[in-house]
Amino acid sequence: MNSKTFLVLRNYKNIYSKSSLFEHNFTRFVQKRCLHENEESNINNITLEDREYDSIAATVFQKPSIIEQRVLVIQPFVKWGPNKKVTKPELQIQEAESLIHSIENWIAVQSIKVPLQSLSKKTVFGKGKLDEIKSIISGTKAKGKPFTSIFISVGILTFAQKQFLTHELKLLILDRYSVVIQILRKHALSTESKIQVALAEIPYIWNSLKESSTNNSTHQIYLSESQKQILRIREKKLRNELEKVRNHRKLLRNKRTQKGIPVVSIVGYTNSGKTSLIQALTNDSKLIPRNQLFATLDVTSHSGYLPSNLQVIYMDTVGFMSDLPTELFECFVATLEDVVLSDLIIHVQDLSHENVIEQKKHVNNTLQKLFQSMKETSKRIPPVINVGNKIDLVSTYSGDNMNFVSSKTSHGLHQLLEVIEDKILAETDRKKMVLRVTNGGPEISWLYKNGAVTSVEADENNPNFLLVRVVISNTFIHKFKNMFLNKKTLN
Ligand SMILES: Nc1nc2c(ncn2[C@@H]2O[C@H](COP(=O)(O)OP(=O)(O)OP(=O)(O)O)[C@@H](O)[C@H]2O)c(=O)[nH]1
Ligand SMILES: [Mg+2]
Repeated sequence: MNSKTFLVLRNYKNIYSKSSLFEHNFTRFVQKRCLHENEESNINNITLEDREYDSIAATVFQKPSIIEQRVLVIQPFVKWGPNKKVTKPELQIQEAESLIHSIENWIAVQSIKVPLQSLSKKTVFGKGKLDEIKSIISGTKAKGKPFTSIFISVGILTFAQKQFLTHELKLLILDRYSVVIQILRKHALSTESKIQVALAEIPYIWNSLKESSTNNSTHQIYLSESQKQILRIREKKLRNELEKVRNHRKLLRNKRTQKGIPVVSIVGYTNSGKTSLIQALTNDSKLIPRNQLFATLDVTSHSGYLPSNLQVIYMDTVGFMSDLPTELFECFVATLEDVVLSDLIIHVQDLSHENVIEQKKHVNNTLQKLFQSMKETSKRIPPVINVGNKIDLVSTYSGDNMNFVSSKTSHGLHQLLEVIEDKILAETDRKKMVLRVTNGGPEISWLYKNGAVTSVEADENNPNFLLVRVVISNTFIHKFKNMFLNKKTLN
């Protein structure tokens, strides 16, 4: 650990923490880096230390103004035309508030919706609306509890829009990108997710640089060629690191394939209950469901058993969310490789959420894009089971091709396990069978090794034989027949 790197990272982190400090900190960040350009010559040397610093910096860099944010949420919505959204602005506000509340000590104090004709105007709002917003701001100031920031709930604001609004409203201006990055930074636990989050920040810096140079902004960011090179090198280092982690993930995947354990990926909109469902299906106490958006950032695997005793691996995944800039999502596509390559996908939907239909559509569209982007890697698309979760919170529910459960009360889980089992057997070419084998013979231990034994009973008609219920793959059925030819298959 060295203090210079630490300072650099502090400044780097600061870029998003306070947009008014953007240029100042960014320039300092770059200047510091320039002093140590020799550090950069070794591209592969990113450094566990840097990554550790990264996480330390994220927690250490807590200026009072950042720790507690009193946020004014502004939800712009387009009233008509091709950019009009199906989702009601009230529901978008709810989601925007949930994003704010996912960060410790951040409070959405007040929320307003603002109709707009388009989101592309440099000033974002008209003069009348801006005055209205200013009077809301001064109103809370007068009451002694001023706002510290404004969250304009759109994917990404242009550099010019941010500059204009910061200048006009004199408060920290946030968009969905900067809020989500804050959440991701806090929730990134593994090396992989930390690298992904760090990587997700870089396009934002490039974008701001580009926009700053193309707009007649009063606050331009200037970077020399060598300073830009530093950014490129950082990006390259992060990508190299990510590649290493991905290769490791590939190794793990190959090991699972060798063992022949089927893989079930759990996907869904953020906060729909993916982690809770896996916990309910596996009793894995390490899993911690949280009422926060983007609580899970890592694809993690959890072992469970189906009714026939067949072992499966459940993969917990990053939740999806609409209106996020694609750069942010692209960094997480790597973690979703496991989803595309699994045997079965479970799509969890939060039935208690008013916007469940739109959320479902968004997840389906994202999955399609994911399959499309990975069609080179995987020729087949896994089947999808739809699960309607949180039925304990709704009075009625219905729908075709849906499995209704409550991960909280465990209602419907047994039926769901049966459905998962049927699909997995069909997908992985396995069969449920009852085999009659000699009592005390070698077959029984062979079956335990090569299949999933559900039960063993003595044959009522002849105690020299056992009836073994087993789930076994077609390949192993053939092997069994070859090895123990004289034994009979009953079913
Ligand atoms: N009442 C009720 N609450 C549930 C149920 N399933 C999950 N929850 C709650 O919903 C919240 C989100 O649950 P998680 O399992 O963390 O959701 P997730 O989909 O993994 O969320 P992310 O990882 O953030 O995308 C938590 O507060 C859970 O306790 C359910 O069946 N009933
Ligand atoms: Mg989760």
